[in-house]
Amino acid sequence: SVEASIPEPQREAWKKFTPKPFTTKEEFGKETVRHIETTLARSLWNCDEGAAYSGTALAFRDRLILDWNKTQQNQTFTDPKRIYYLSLEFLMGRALDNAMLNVGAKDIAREGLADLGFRMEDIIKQEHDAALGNGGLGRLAACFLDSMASLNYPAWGYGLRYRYGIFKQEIVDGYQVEVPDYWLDFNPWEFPRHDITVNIQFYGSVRKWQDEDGKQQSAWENGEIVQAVAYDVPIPGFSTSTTNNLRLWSSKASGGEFDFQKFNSGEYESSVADQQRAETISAVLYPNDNLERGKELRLKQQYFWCAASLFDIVRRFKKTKRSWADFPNQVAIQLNDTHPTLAIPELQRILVDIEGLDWDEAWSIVTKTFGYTNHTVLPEALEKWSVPLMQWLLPRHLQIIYDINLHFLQFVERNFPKDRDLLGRVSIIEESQPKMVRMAYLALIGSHKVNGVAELHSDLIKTTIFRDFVSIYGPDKFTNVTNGITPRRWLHQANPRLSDLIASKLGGHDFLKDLTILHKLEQYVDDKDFRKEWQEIKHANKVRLAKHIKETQGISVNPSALFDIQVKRIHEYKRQQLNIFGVIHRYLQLKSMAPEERKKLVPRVVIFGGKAAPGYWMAKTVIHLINKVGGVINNDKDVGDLLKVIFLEDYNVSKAEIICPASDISEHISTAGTEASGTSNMKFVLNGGLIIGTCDGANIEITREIGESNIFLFGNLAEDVEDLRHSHLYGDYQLDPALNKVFDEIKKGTFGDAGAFTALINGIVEHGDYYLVSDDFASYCKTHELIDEAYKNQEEWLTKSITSVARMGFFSSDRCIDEYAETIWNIEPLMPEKE
Ligand code: B1H
Ligand code: IMP
Repeated sequence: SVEASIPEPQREAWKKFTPKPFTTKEEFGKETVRHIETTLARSLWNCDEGAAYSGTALAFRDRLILDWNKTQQNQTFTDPKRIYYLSLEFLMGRALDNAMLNVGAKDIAREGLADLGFRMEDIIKQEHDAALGNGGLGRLAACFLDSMASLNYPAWGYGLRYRYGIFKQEIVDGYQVEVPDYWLDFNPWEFPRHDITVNIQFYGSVRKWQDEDGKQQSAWENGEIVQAVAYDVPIPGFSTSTTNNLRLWSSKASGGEFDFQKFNSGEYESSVADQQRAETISAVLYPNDNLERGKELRLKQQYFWCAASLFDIVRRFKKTKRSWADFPNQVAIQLNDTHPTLAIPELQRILVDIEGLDWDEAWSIVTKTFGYTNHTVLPEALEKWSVPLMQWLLPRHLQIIYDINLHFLQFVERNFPKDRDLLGRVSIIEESQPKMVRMAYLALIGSHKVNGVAELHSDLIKTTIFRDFVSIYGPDKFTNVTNGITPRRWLHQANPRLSDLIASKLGGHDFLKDLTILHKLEQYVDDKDFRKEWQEIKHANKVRLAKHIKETQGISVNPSALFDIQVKRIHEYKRQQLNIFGVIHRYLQLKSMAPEERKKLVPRVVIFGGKAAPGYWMAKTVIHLINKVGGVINNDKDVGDLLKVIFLEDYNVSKAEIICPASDISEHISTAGTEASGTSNMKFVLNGGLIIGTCDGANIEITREIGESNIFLFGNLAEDVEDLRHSHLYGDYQLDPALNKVFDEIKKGTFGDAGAFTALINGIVEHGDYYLVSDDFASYCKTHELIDEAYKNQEEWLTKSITSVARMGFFSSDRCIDEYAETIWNIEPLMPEKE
């Protein structure tokens, strides 16, 4: 056991002095006050909610650390195969509530805080979101960490410790304004590890020579060195003491000899400037979702993080003195999209240049170690790096990539000798001007499995971007793992009343660890009291959101109206423009009705939220239009409560926790074939909301699970998109007449300066309507009419809501992680040691 690893003479003392976790509200209160008084140097007379939050967080942090230590010791001692999840984004949100619930001590803390004069809800709100991600991809990584810990997998996350996470969004005169998000002022959830550092090289040159055996050797030398410092974030599992580690790297000037020389020669300023430059690497998260821009600093971030992580992983492996052939039996590395692809040539470099393995032996280890998850087929998001840039920044890696490519192309040529075009199509190097490295191809070639994130998406990658590779490797290299979400945060934490109601019927909260148990809820679909309470909870959640809207936007909305919500990154392919055009259409219809007729309408609140990439002009125009339309409709006396349009500022994880439980309908309306999966669709349905959606991403599997009658599908299918696009450009193109009326209204200036929206309209009218807004408009509007009708029958609506939740078991990220573990990682849980 672990204990035996502590030397005998000290064992008793350690045992005696090891702090014990608090178990009562008194012990919790004592710990919290001690932290407030001594760690924070505050006391009762100046303890505000901020200080109370800090004290509470520190008390919980202590608890997590005790479990974290034990988990890490157990892992070190047992030395099982570990999974390393490499992601440039971890969109964690707040940590305190999650820690309290996962540890199972929230009630104790609530009582303890009450004794000190504080309300839990107010304390939780003090925490700043950890927003180290853009959207779905980053939040998926966060849900995966929660599941891996909850299922006791020996797992590590590796990422970057950005000083600035995703920007804070402010809306000024209807326009998005970006404000830097400096979030590290007080962050009790991270542990600086100044003893765990790695020197990372950039630039420099490659020296080649032959050793005594005549073997070709390479060394990468004379580069600039930047230091990576580890910051560890404990990740508690739910209802288990397993507490895993998220290791985030921060960049720092190396402070070696080089800098000393500068100091001594009087170049103080330039040496400080060097330091600043080094620290720039981990300074800021790139705020682009599904968009790649080829900036040098981004490539530096990627290499810095990959190299530091691999050094750490290899160091840990080497401690056990196993043979290199054992590496893939001990280490699985999952690449979250192509952003960490440089880990592949980096591991090859370590094995060949530093550890002295033969190329083939090393390459066999590399390909057995890596798995690659693809998250998008959008061409603008597929990463390519220019060869000259890579030559300059990472000269040795470029050589290795060329060698990988050479071996690969020789293999292809042997197997497909007659197909000359094939080589050019599948080459890692694109023969453009300048030449480009295609990262997705490198990731695929260097991995043993490639997966998509929903069934349709996994099929699509096989017929589009990776088509040739299916012929080359066969279909077995490709697989699907449909995304999931953690029910702990997205049900239990975000919607505690619903979680407790479900628990009251299912005999406890076990469903939070095995979400398929939810199916038993269907038995209660006709239970009167249960239904009543279900409906009351939805209403209360809408009241909570209405309150938030009032506080933040100053607009009153009627909580009994139908809440129609679309919150996600603003992107043309996600089609917020379709939604707002639909809203204008509804408004025009409403205005044309007689007052008597209007009374029959179902009142609606249409809520938008989401950030646009700062340089994405079209997305910003959509935000502007939504705000302008809201300004007109919300102040139109003819409309009153019948229609309200809200743009919620600064959508983030903690706001999503208020928003998701409050929807009647949410919108997942991407052009078919463009949204790889989507995960907010799962969050809304799990909280009893219905959805309107296209046949895209995980919507399709949600439909299969909950039943077609419980979802509002509309629009063209993925298989028809290409032909439609072609016909827009080369056929005779007919704009939808109702949409045309909407455009006329915008052009009249009803929503302010019409010129501001010309490009948005012209993209549809003149430039081929790439996202099929016009093609889907009629069926979209028609489906919203069906929704209005359906909502009038509240009893049937409620049945749909309950039935859907009961059938959502499949979409837990626990299921998803078990699939990865079994089919890609080949790892097993490591149960915590008993006390
Ligand atoms: C997703 C991204 C993404 N797919 C590039 N791709 C980025 C691509 O900074 N970049 O360069 C950032 C993000 N994000 C999303 O992943 C998909 O669009 C969703 O459909 C999917 O649910 C999510 C998780 O798989
Ligand atoms: P690493 O795998 O060496 O990076 O160790 C991960 C963490 O596990 C360290 O930060 C330590 O807290 C813990 N750890 C590693 N080795 C031992 C050990 O031999 N005994 C106890 N804890 C260890």
